[in-house]
Amino acid sequence: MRIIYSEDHKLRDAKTELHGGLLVTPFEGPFRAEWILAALQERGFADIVAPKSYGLETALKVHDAGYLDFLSKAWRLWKASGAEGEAIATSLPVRRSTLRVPNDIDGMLGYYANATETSITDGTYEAALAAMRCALEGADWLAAGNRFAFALCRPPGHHAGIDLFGGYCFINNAAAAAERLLEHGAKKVAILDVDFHHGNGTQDITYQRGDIFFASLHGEPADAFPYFWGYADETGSGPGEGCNANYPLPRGTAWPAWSAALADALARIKASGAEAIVLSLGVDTFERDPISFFKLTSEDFGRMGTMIAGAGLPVLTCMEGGYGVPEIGLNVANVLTGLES
Ligand code: SP5
Ligand code: ZN
Repeated sequence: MRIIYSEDHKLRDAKTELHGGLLVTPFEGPFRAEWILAALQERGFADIVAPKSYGLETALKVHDAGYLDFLSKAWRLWKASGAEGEAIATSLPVRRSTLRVPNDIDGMLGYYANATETSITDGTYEAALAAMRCALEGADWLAAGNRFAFALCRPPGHHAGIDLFGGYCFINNAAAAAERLLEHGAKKVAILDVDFHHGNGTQDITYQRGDIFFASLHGEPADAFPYFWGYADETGSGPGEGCNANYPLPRGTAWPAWSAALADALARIKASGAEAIVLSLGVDTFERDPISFFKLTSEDFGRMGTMIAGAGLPVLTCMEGGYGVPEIGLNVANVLTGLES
């Protein structure tokens, strides 16, 4: 298994997340990638490379150009406005509002945000670009004929929509990788999202497309972030009708029910004719994750990898969520070991 990792993830080191009415140390921080990398090295994964300096060509096929421009300049504009803390959206368009992009940075932040817990900071855009490059490098590795790669993306990407950031995500790494596989000649690819949270950004990007099948297993939206996406009746539209499969699962879901949903998702992916799987891997389904409510064990993550490999397709795994506890490293290592078993 080739591992793709960039030190540049450290450029995103936010000090504040809006949580419980307080500005707390973010759940998503550099320690996550460091714990995961250390666990992989301990497991014996030794083929670890840095990504090439990919430009924005592929990103511009999954994101709005104005949005990427906003990300590139948000911190500078925020500092120029005289703000003292990190850049947090406070005023968002809602039902019946206009959807004109404001000139003022406060307004722009709200326009492009789908959640306000996530601060933009100095280095956030550069780290997000590095994460995207890891995913693109992984796609190139698969396109060269290899079966497995792991892109240790940080910050994560699956909550980043066409023109939306939030949920600790800015650029959709998995969607960019899927797009890259299509650029290499694949006719159809699947994105399988096993993060605890619904991959609303990925769904946003792929919803009307027939060339990317998207399946997501996640906490029921009525009870879990991102709340406004992820119901089972969201099935795609236009050319993408039938290409979106959501598996909302209740509080306390453990391996038997979770793996039954995975089996169904894998059958749908096979039936879709997908030539490769981009796996959006969040390990926040772990029983001791601090912000989630599923009950997977460390052993279950190995079973997950084995089941996914059983589909017989090449798999590019992109890192998404998983927080708080050192076991995130062990759990990722178990998935990758399971894939190769
Ligand atoms: C990539 C990823 O996993 N992003 C998740 C972002 C979630 N942010 C908001 C979480 C709100 C959680 N509230 C949990 C309350 C637990 N008592
Ligand atoms: Zn998550």
